Amino acid sequence: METRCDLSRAVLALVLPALAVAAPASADRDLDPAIRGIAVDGNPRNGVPESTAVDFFGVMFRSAREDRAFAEFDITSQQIPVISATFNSGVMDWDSTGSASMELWGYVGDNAITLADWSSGDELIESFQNGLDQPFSIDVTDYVNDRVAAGDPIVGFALRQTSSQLGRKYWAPQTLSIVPEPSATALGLAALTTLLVLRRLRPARFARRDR
Ligand SMILES: [Ca+2]
Ligand SMILES: [Ca+2]
Repeated sequence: METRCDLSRAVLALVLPALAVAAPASADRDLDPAIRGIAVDGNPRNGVPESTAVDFFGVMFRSAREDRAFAEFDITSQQIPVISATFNSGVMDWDSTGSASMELWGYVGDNAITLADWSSGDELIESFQNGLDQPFSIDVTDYVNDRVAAGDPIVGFALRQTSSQLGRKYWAPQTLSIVPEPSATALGLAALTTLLVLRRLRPARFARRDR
């Protein structure tokens, strides 16, 4: 019995560090946008945008002008499904008070802010009311996993304001926080390591089976 306990302890002592190396705990990744910007419909406001600008992120909904904001993230390093993904936006420094109705749409990005981004949202992720001086975070897990599954390298998020609040806000930081799943490769390596250690510690038993 004592020998078996010693053997178990020896196995754990060898296997646990191997597991720790092969299957590291999930960690958050905060991605900055690969590119972000706005498209402007205002000359005249007729549902057709006339211009774009990069390095801004803000929305506007006035009788004579609407701005929509876009942030596109490079997820080429994210080849496996995520446990969670959250789109975060900082305070947008509005020139009005109160709250506004907004929508966050997901779309397939192309690492460029173009007029085509105006209507490129292919999935409404969330409609929400937000205080104009409040940051917000929105769960985008399902949409990011759809993009990962499709092999799309860039995931885009479009923010639209849908109520007639005077808005004007730029410069707010955006991030995409990702918690990746442990990779199947890492888990497979851990399993293989365990098998090899057991085989090494119990050669006689394996040898009999091999005959
Ligand atoms: Ca227009
Ligand atoms: Ca784009």
